[in-house]
Amino acid sequence: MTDIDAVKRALREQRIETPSWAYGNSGTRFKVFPQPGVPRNAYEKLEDAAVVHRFTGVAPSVALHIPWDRVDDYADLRRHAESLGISIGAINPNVFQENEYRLGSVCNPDPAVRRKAIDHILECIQIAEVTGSNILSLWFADGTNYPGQDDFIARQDRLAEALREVYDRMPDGMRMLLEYKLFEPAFYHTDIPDWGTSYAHCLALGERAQVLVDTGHHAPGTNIEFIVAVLLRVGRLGGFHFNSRFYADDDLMVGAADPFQLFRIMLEIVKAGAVNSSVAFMLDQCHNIEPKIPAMIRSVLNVQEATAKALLVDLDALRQAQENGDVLGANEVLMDAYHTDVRPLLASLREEMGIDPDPLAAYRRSGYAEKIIQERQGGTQAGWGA
Ligand code: PSV
Ligand code: MN
Repeated sequence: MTDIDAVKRALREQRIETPSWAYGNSGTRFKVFPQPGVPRNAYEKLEDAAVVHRFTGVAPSVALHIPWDRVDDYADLRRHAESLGISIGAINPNVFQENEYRLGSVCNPDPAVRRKAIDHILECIQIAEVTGSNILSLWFADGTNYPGQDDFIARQDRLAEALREVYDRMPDGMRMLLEYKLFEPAFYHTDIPDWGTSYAHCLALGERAQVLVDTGHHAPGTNIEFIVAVLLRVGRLGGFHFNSRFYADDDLMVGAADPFQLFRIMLEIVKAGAVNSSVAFMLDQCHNIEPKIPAMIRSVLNVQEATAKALLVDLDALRQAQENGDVLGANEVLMDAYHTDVRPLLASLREEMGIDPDPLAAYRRSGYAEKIIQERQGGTQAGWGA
């Protein structure tokens, strides 16, 4: 039997972080389609993120990407966030968009380039301290394109050395989340291709280094929920970058391509009692052709719906069926929950929270989209490389 009040409580307390870069213009290597009303700077990105929180009630923090979100005064940016009722979340150092990084950042054969990358990450620790963030989120575009281009192990050693320096400089209470990616922009090998490599580095570093699972960073068919379960078991699941993929790192709205996968992932979270834990539920996606703010609201709702369904799984019945070797029965318990329409439950929860039961409709009615199109004239729109 499921306790509906407990389900609602867990959903009410769940936190989903949105990424600043999703509010700016984005695209593919073929074309970036600009949209009217897009933020011109980090301050305006926070304003859009605050709107997503206002209508969903569960997205009170925003991840920053530096230097995309560089400002003169980070304490002032923090105050701006707080005045909007939100906070600054994970700080993501960007060590992939400068000319020096052609052969990598912290794995680069040139010590001067490695120094530059490490110094940037150390600067991001300071930014995190000033903005009140306790997550340093690392992804490296490092890798090679051709066999023989560089030495795997030499690169691993450089990586370990860089991570050690960074880890030792993190203040108490800060966590390092280490993201892996199987491919792109390097295609022969990447230096942190999988959760195992990330985990090995985290283990060597210490307890505050944890693995970040970006759902778009796996080979097709990978059982991501197994990875999630294994990392939870050893206390090293730091968080997620949620998005959807049809082919590769598509960065589409989470829950769009495969809502069932998202449910299966959330079920492992529920089983580990980690819905309201230090596991960071962050979105990492870009809205290339759809309007950004409602797409972000949709994404938050998709995570909530998957979580609600996972919370509805009758875990006692599931365990019973598993212990009895009842293959069909166990599967049925899962599918029963998955097929439940949780929208009425979430609508009633939102009413209890004092927000509109239909966040997307409320956003459309609010006039915010028209307002930013009107007000954000001139200047340079934020976007990739900006
Ligand atoms: C890389 O594909 C990635 O997932 C990393 O998290 C980056 O920080 C982000 O995308 C940039 O969009
Ligand atoms: Mn990511």
